[in-house]
Amino acid sequence: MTIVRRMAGALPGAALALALLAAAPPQARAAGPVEIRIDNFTFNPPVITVPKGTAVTWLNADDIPHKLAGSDRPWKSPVLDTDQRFSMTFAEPGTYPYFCSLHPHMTGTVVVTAE
Ligand SMILES: [Cu+2]
Repeated sequence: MTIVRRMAGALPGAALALALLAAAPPQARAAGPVEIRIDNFTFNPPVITVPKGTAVTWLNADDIPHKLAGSDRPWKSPVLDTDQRFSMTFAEPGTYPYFCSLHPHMTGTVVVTAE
């Protein structure tokens, strides 16, 4: 649990942060290249934690197109048709929420850690 280890240094809010973390959606952490599957209008996994420098790939496994866009930072993918992939490397640590600009109710988050 890298997230927990990282948050242990944030003293006063650590307990609250851990409580919030416990209530958060399940996360997946991967050491190598990772793939987020778009299926049935959902991103799976919806929240993923990766070390900086990791290439994250989205695969559109739906029968309709999707198009990714950052919620608070200016990045976007081309329109992804069925079975098409889009990859992006996250060089800086941070939290990167994103959504599908064709179906804005579809949301996901990439959490990039410093190591
Ligand atoms: Cu979509």
